[in-house]
Amino acid sequence: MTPKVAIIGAGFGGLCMAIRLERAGIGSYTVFEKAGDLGGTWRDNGYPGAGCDIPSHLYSYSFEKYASWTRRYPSQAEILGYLHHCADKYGVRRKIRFGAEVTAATFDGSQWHLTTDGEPEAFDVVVMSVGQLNRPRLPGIPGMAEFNGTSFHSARWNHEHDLTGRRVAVIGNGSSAAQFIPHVAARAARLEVFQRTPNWVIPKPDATFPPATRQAFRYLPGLQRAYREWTYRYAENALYPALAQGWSRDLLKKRALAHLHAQVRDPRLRAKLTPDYPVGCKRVVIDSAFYPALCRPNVDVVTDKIVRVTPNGVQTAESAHEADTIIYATGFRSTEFLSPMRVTGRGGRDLAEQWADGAEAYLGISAPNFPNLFMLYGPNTNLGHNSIVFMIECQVNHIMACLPYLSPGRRLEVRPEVMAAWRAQLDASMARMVWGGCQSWYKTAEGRITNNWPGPSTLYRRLTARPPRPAYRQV
Ligand code: N01
Repeated sequence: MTPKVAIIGAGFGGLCMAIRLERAGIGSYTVFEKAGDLGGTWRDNGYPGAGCDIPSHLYSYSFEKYASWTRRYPSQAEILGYLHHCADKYGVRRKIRFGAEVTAATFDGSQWHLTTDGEPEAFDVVVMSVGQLNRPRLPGIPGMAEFNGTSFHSARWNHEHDLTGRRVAVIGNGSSAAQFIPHVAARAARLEVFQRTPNWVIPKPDATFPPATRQAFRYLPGLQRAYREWTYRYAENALYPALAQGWSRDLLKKRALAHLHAQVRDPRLRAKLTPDYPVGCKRVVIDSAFYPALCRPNVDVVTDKIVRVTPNGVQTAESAHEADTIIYATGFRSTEFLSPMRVTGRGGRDLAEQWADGAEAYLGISAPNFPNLFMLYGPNTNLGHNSIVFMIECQVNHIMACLPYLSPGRRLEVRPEVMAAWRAQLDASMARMVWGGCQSWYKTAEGRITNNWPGPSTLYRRLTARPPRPAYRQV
């Protein structure tokens, strides 16, 4: 008998899990999706200019290569289209329950019970696939509620609000802001970008694929495979070392500085935009249109500390900045994994309490005391240099390898000593990485890096390919 599986979330991870189950002939699964549509982060982040800075052929499932990509780096609309295509092609859409937010998952010693606003339901296996960047983080700046104009977060873009001719304030300058700022700058009468910390920026060599190239991708699957492999190797061999080794970081820094110098002529602006922390410490912004937008005459980069939001705009330590619109590009509650869902495991263990010092899971997938519960894109599985889809597929492979041990009535749980050894291994590897040298969404307020994988993704693939035993035990 096959286990009854609940998948929570219908983004890249949840869909991948559902497709793999479907392909394995395991139809006893349900996907719970709190929103009215699939797509996860690529449904939510519909801001102008939204797209991916990982090449399209690499930002795809290995089992579903796609000849329809129109450009090297996919737009949000294309990625969402790809996910819809996959859901339909593999017949998983009918298994998605939309508008079904799971608020609690409780283990009763034998099965998991999921709470939604309907009847509680029991499952043998739960796969959490809610993402790391799913909950927007609004900053706690005093006075935000008093603003008289229109304000919204970048991941909840207000498409009804026309920015033409407006005075716009953008707070934050990470990857999201870098992508929408060129579009906003082209419409707004005036744009002020409030930058707390500058980012390292490298160019994005984007281009459309000419029709002949697309045809070649369509009819020569080997070409698509080779291109995907090449882009993967490039990220692994050229970008990953910069996150760990000084000489390689120096090269990346040189490249970023050359980009800054080529695109920003004004030395005062250039000085404002030059970071003083190691490159790669925060997620490097990959974009070629961001700096030119900041150089426009209607755009200003404000680096004074924000004191409060007023009814008319933003007050800094130095001056008042009037605005009609405030866009918060202030990131996500990235270290609050699975929150606000309440997850209660064996013996009444509360997952949030177990993770009080920071989320952790063996391979980023399994946590002690939580049998038959797996995570996709869980703790310490984010990459600063390569495709998350690759990581998700490794995780799904691992869960698929666990499934034969999980027929109804059988439960697997990672051994506590394996988890402790994993933690020690992560800590040792983390010490070699660049992320300690600044504050970022990769770490908790206390400085523990809970989000990133501190190794090459090839190593992660090897580790997740190990058989589940002896790391797991039956409980
Ligand atoms: O969010 P962020 P994001 N006052 O957390 C600032 C992925 N992504 O949405 O650096 C003033 O990076 C904060 O300042 P500081 C990608 O992995 C991928 O842009 O903390 N400022 C920072 O500038 C990315 O890394 C793609 O000093 C405040 C900004 O807000 C991740 O999503 C595209 C503040 C937050 O930046 C998140 O990117 C887009 C305050 N109180 C995004 N609080 C791809 O192409 C925060 N800030 C794959």
